[in-house]
Amino acid sequence: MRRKKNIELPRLSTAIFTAALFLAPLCFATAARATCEDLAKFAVTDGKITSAVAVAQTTAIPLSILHVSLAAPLDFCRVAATLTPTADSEIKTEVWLPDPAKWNGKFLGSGNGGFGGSLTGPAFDMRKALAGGYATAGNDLGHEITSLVIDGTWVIGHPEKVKDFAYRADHATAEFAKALIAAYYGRAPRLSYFKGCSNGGHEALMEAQKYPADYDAIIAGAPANAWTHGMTGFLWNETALNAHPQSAIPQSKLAMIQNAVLAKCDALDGVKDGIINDPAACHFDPAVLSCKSGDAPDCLTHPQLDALRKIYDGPVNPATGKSIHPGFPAGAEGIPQNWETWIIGPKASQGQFANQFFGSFMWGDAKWDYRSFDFAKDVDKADTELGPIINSNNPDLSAFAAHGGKLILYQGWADAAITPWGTIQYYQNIQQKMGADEAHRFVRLFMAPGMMHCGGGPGPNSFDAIAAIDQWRDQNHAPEILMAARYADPIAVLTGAPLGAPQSTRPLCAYPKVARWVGKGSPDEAQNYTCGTAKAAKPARP
Ligand SMILES: [Ca+2]
Repeated sequence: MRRKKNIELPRLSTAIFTAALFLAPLCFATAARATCEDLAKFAVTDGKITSAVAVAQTTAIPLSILHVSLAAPLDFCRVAATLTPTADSEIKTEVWLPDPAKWNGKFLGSGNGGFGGSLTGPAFDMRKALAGGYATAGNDLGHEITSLVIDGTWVIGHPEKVKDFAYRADHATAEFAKALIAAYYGRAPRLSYFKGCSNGGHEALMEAQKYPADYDAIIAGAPANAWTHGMTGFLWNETALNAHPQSAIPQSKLAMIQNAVLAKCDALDGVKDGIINDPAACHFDPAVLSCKSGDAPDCLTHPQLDALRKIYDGPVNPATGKSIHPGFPAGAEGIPQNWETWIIGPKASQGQFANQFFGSFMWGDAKWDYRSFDFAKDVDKADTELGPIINSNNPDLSAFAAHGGKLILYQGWADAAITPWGTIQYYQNIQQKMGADEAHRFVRLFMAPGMMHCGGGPGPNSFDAIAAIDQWRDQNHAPEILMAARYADPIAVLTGAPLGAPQSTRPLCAYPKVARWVGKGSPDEAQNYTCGTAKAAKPARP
């Protein structure tokens, strides 16, 4: 018996919607499932379907912002919708549904990055999830961009769009995707996961904190979950490097700085490989780089040293002397496209994000001058006005844990955007709030030595967190390591292009354990490492 084509979905009041999800298997038990084309008529309250198209395996899926395409890993139904939970909302969402024979019965929500603005951010993990048989969804966080210029002016005069960006777009997408899945397959997903990195990590933790029933397990990479303080850190670095004309650290000195750090700390882990396995054990004093007289390529002037110290130490309230947010570890300064992209220079992404965040989100002024920021007062203003909306740093995950939720946090030690100390701090806050034993029951943190922001870098930086969280949630097998590899082509890691053999492999150990070379065999092979206690363990700073 075929279902009638005009699929009636209940109005999305939460209660009715939830009931519909539970009833869906009953309703569809004896009915044929909807076809992909049927889904074009799927009735969405607070939104509308804009297309539903069957996509054949190997077809190129173009990405609107980057000039790359993803190859469809299998036949699937591509559904696009615009969700409008408020009159000022315009959330562009896509749900990708593998052919029923290939569906694994599960759903994966994929997070965005930066200020969002297109489906390009979520699409990489959506492709990966699809290849594994997941139904998957992502959205643009409620506004559209046409270039990669860092721009936050779209929030000016649009307070509802701030909320869409901060939490509502992902929650609406989760509800919409689950309803669509029920209509297409005749049953709700058995398990639902979320994965995101950077702002996607913020989204992941927002879901765990604000909508703990949306997902059964969550992966949060390099989470931008402390927006107000993280952006203060960005602004702090921008301010330090522009304190006066001599403060700027030239890009040409970054490798020199990193080499000095490596000379002191690389071999502490037993392997001189350019990677500091445990930066907590590295105590580098940049004073060793001080120029004896004047300026030279192999030293730092006093104003440059001051700026570097501030980047390492992080923002401090000048009135109280208290730390506002951790700084960045030493040892990753000279990695190509790392500090030079994020921290140093007039176009560095940290400064651009901070200027847009405080200018547009807080003051509603596209021409706001970062030099007017008062580190003694304006952080409180941000915490009061924006923190409750946009931060997802609440360490109380009890509702998520009670729902059976599992959480994998991961973080690159060489990240120049989200400070690794901040992610460790959030993990420790969960332990403090919930107790270390309870936290260990459902949270793991994996620190990746030599990994930059969400990937790339000299360390092994490619690992299958989706498989790990699935084994944990579905088979109760808690991950103690993530097996990581480094491939020559970091773009292929994202797009699913052929990778070839890895250049190196290494276990990422559940924090606070660190991978230690056993003393024989190739340091590029994971089998020659064990997870052990850090030799010089110390609390994360500050
Ligand atoms: Ca090393």
